[in-house]
Amino acid sequence: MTTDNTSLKLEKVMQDAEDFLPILGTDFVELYVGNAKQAAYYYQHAWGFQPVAYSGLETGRKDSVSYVLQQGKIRIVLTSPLQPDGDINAHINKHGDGVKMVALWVDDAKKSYEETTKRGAKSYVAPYEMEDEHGKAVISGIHTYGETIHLFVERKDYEGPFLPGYKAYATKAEAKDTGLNYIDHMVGNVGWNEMNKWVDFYAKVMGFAQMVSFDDKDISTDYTALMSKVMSNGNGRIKFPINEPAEGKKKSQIEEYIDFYHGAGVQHIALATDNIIETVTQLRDRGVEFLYVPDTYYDTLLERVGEIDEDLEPLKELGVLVDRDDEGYLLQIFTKPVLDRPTMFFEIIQRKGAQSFGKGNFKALFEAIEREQDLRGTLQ
Ligand code: TYF
Ligand code: FE
Repeated sequence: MTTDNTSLKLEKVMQDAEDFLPILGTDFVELYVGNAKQAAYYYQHAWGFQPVAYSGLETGRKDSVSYVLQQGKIRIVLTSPLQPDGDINAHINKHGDGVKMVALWVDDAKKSYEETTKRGAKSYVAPYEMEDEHGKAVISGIHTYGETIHLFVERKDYEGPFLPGYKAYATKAEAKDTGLNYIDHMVGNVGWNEMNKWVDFYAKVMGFAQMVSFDDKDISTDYTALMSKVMSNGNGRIKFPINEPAEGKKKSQIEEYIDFYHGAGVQHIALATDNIIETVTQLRDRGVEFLYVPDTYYDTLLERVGEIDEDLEPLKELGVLVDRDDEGYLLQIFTKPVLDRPTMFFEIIQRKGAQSFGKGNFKALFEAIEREQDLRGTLQ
């Protein structure tokens, strides 16, 4: 991986060119799920997301229902169909529960749509206004990899709980948050030899630039193999690594995902915390399952990463991984897939200067994933 000056060069290039798609941040991530009510319970009580808004039969919506939950700046929307047929059912039938919308917060949803579609983006929805007593929002959307959508959300004239049509909601049973602050990055898995096509899409259509790169020689273990490139927007708030499978001795974890998701889609969402030990302890106590790392990983850890602020013992106890680059270090840990299909999972990450993605952990991480693949019988 070239952690050399790539990110510095990137900043320079981005300063020189005008950003035709200024993005304020991730607005929300929407999953299409079979049972939004129960999924909302899981994200509230296991993950500590707080109930924020709801739309469904009680608000006059007849065909589908959505729960909005939030923790720090992270907003997730869980949507289920109330009727047979339609796009949501088709999505769930094909992919299982999964991310449909990666919504980006912008100042101008119409301009975002025009700038991207004129550069070749396929339209999902032309700009439209939504309005209720809390104000007005404008939404537009384009297709990205697989059946995933980027929505552009303009909300400067809206002051309600989520978006027009939603009402605020709360539940009687409260769940304490787990210290999650914001989405650090969201990773897409795409098909064989498709990575560069999507790298070009983010570069040309969205004005993103490549941050760092590594190839299969960097990251293949005995079995698993993949290639990955990281695309970032102008202000660096949005980071989208894109993985493709590579030929290895056994089936790549990316191929396993593509097989079960039946196409390209969001593989993992990395959530940032200021205290990974506290966050992961909370999550684990509430039943979230993490990948197991052998104790031997910790035997040589400090030799590899040098001095760190944290005690080794709790990191080892929880299975938190550590990596260092020339800007600092980072701590990270990965959940097992959070669905029955081996598709989407979460990463918890705490950055202490490092802006990379944990290259030094790839071997340990991928071997941990392979152990799970082996249990599923999908490593062949
Ligand atoms: O986002 C990343 O690049 C790291 C490492 O299948 C990673 O979290 C890369 C590929 C993968 C799982 C994790
Ligand atoms: Fe990651």
